[in-house]
Amino acid sequence: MEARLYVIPGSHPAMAVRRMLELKGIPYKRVDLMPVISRGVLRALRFQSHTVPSLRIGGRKVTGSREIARLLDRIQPDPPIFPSDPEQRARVEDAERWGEESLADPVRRIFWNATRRDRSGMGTYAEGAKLGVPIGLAVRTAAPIIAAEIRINGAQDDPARADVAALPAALDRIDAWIAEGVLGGDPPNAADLQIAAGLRLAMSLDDLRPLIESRPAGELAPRANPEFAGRTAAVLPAEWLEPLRAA
Ligand SMILES: N[C@@H](CCC(=O)N[C@@H](CS)C(=O)NCC(=O)O)C(=O)O
Repeated sequence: MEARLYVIPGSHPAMAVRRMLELKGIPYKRVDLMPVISRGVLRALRFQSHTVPSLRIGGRKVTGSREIARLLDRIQPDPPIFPSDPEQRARVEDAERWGEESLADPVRRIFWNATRRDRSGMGTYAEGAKLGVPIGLAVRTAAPIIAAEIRINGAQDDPARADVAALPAALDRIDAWIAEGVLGGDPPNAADLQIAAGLRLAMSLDDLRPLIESRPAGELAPRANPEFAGRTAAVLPAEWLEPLRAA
């Protein structure tokens, strides 16, 4: 069965799906796309939605990390990424949904806000990617792409600052799920993969890594998603980080 995964370097939900495919032993070809331009490419390829991750597999076209997780579990049930027990499955699905809405989205906003302040680290996320243009050139000409991502994601200062302030509570929640056994099993489940990818992107920011790495969440993230390239220097205003220090 031929599989082709469309990604943007550094995209955390795309990294979650890469890990799902690896864990399930499904061979695939990765297609690296530039942010924003990705939308036109996926539209031209007739995907119904135009974000990454998007996957073409066995003649089907699916977009979205959670949708892809369910499809992959049907196509290749072993190892499962959702528990078979309905109650446990419901808990994993709740955590997975939270990971998308309350972790991945805020971390994406913080990332683009930080990248607008200093884009020198952008190329580090594209390690091993084939974008069709030299990485240095892509970074030097990225200002319009960054501006578009700020707009698309609502990553202006006020929401990004609120996202930073909400992080300690989000980390408490993840640590509690680990303590309860909803997260942290081996092999990882769909919620581990969704949440670990969001944490890995957060941990690629020098401003946020110290808050996360010493906690159970910080231990889970590299275990569930070991290969996540990229680093952004500390650039967020000191007053944004005060709630983190207080926590
Ligand atoms: N909630 C979606 C996230 C989709 C999403 O926003 N992907 C971003 C990359 S992380 C994207 O495609 N951005 C391209 C763009 O906005 O132009 C999922 O989990 O798949």
